[in-house]
Amino acid sequence: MNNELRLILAIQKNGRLADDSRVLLERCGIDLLKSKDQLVCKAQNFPLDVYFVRVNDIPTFVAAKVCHIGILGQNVLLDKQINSSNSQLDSIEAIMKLGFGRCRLSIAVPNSHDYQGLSDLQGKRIASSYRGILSQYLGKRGVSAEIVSMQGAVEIAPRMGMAEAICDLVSTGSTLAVNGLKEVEIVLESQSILIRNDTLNSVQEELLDRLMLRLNGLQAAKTRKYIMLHCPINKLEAIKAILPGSESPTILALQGLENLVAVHAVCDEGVFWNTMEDLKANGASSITVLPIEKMLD
Ligand code: PRT
Repeated sequence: MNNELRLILAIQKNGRLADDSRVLLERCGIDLLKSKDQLVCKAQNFPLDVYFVRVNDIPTFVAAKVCHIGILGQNVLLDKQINSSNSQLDSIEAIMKLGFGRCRLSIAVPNSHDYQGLSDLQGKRIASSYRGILSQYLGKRGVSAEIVSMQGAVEIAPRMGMAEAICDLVSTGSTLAVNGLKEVEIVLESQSILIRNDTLNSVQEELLDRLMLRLNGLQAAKTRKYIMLHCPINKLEAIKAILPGSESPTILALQGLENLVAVHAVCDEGVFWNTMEDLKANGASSITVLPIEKMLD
């Protein structure tokens, strides 16, 4: 098939973002062949080709127009943009936050360090794989420190006497704890994002719009719930006021029950146990809360 009529997406082949990226495509109704060793895959039911690559190469592929769009962590895009002299990287646009791969790039020091603030790092050595982001962060705050570049196992640098602090990605914090370190500054909050370049033709723009519509539908569904309940007619206004974020619920008659109606509503905010208790206290019964799989407004 003509490549001009297809969209090309780069996702991580193996690693922390790989499974979530594939699942996201599946949930958008896009069927990919499942082989783990494949480097390129044509979607079966959407004009989309998927390249499986290392996450650190995704900005370069998108900037070089080898791929039109990509899924990666904000930390990786920012790091590439700061470190590289390739001006094409600056034309990459982050178009959607995807909500997985959440982490923070943080500075950590040994537990024994009585940390008082950033000035403690003045003149010290900080081990990191994120030289660019870290030096920009320190520079903006007037801290001059030596950055010791390491590509992995950054956490052991203080124990080896190579640095007094580290700057690395943290999600649960257990790696820091195991290595006797404590998080003292958050340099960057990161999560997975969808990025694009500026060379899509009109067909590809339309395909990207369709993909984004599906992604938005999934995100909208994630934050909403479908709630069904029975309610005495004279309590309807009170019940509607309690339903979180629901503007116009559907009201249905119940056969053989003249004083009761069924209320169905899509609620914006989480429906918590205390909301359900409020509803019950105001006369609602048979309260059922259901997850929503997809939504198109
Ligand atoms: O090989 P490739 O280039 O594809 O990827 P990679 O090996 O560089 O990346 P990978 O799979 O390790 O991470 C991919 C992306 O996941 C990162 O760029 C981040 O955007 C995101 N991410 C989310 C993380 C973490 N959480 C994370 N915790 N990346 C790395 N870590 C590491 C961190 O470096 C540290 O070693 O996990 C350890 C800390 O974890 P906790 O849970 O103990 O705090």
